[in-house]
Amino acid sequence: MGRLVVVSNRVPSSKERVQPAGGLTVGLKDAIKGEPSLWFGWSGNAQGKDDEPRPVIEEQGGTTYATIDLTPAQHKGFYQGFSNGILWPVCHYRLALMSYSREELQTYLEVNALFARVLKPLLKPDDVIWVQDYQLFTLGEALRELGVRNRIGFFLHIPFPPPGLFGALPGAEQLLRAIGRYDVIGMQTEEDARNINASFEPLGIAVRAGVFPIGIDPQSFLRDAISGGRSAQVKRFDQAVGDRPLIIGVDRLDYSKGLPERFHGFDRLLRRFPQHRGKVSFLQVAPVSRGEVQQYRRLRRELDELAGRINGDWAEMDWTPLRYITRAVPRKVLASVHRRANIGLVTPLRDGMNLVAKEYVAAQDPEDPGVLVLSRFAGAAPELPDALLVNPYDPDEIAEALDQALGMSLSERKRRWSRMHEAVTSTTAATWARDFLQVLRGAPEAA
Ligand code: GDG
Repeated sequence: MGRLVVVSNRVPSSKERVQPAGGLTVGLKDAIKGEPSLWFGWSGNAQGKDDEPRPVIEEQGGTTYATIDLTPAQHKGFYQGFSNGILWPVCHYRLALMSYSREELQTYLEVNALFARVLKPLLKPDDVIWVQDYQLFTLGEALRELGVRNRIGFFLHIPFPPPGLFGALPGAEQLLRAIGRYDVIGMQTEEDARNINASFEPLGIAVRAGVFPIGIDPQSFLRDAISGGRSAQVKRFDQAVGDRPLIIGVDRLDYSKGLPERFHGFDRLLRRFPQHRGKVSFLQVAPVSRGEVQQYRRLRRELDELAGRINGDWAEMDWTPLRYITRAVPRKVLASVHRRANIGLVTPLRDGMNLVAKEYVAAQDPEDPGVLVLSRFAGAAPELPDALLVNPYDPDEIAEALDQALGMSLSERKRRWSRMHEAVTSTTAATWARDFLQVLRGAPEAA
């Protein structure tokens, strides 16, 4: 069997390789374990020089890592600009947040072509190549144009919007034709696959996207949830909250995650259901992300103001309704707070999958599980119909679901949780990678 070659925009740092943080790294780490593999991408350094970069090659844990630096202009146009300022909002159904620039599309195409040029000499004839995510829509085509004939697969971690919406993006057709050059295309949900396939159809693109939902490593998250409870930080937190009910939210500070609407929902809970005042508290962890993009700075200001107002309106001398943290919290601490929390509140306006929902389920105590309140627009929703599903745009619906969850009987909580747990343990990071690679390895070779 040939090597597995993974390509992602960011290659995990040497620390992340040992202790993978997100679902992508966990799933891929599992996939590359025990077989010869190469992982190629950007180093994370945006101070590169203008001449053609030479990859830095490192071996770690049986895998070869090859990385290049980007120049400040490439980082700005390709990563901040076209990927995060244009493709991210469009794929999350937010056309109005896109700030289109033709120059940034150009830089995007150039960086994808650069990735292809640097990767090509590292390839062996029987390698299979697995490209990750929206930053690299056109990498497969660029490789083909250089004569690479290996099998090349592509997985999209974020949603794919309906044809009319994606079609409004200038350059959409060019991107779709490039995506159509991959041998296997994987999406998170049926809805995403339907959307991209419907975009392919009028262009006569023959390849069809399949569905490969990503998951977590539930055993390892549960271990962290149990062992994390021994840390001093968690003990202090337990003391502060006491035995009062706790709601937890964990998201990168991103406008796709529905944070203002969620804060309004919590405010509405306290307004409409006075029995919860002075009792329930809501911990929102939202590490700042993409702070250099204007839309993200604006969102942060909005949340600062909302959090201040909610606490000002409802706090008591001895009770803080909302705890809001914009720094990252250590994984074990997060996992054990998930286990302690009575409600996991996950209300993105759109999300490819949302691993936090699965992590919340994995962390629960089977004898006294909490309730997941989940957006119907998260990719995880079709897999978790036993969550309380809400429309995240409606703060009243969020408030009603929170009230229902706070009053739910132990037997109903157990019944809902055990079905969700079944889903989270049967579709994992490992099954995601295994299933995708099985299809990719079975695909016919490029003509
Ligand atoms: C993209 C798609 C898709 C968050 N804050 C902290 C922290 N996290 C961890 C969570 C979770 C991960 O980051 C976030 O994953 P999500 O899936 O929720 O969301 P995105 O980052 O937007 O990921 C998404 C995913 O790709 C995989 O395909 O599910 O839809 O948007 O693991 O726990 N971890 C730590 N401290 C924090 O403060 N340690």
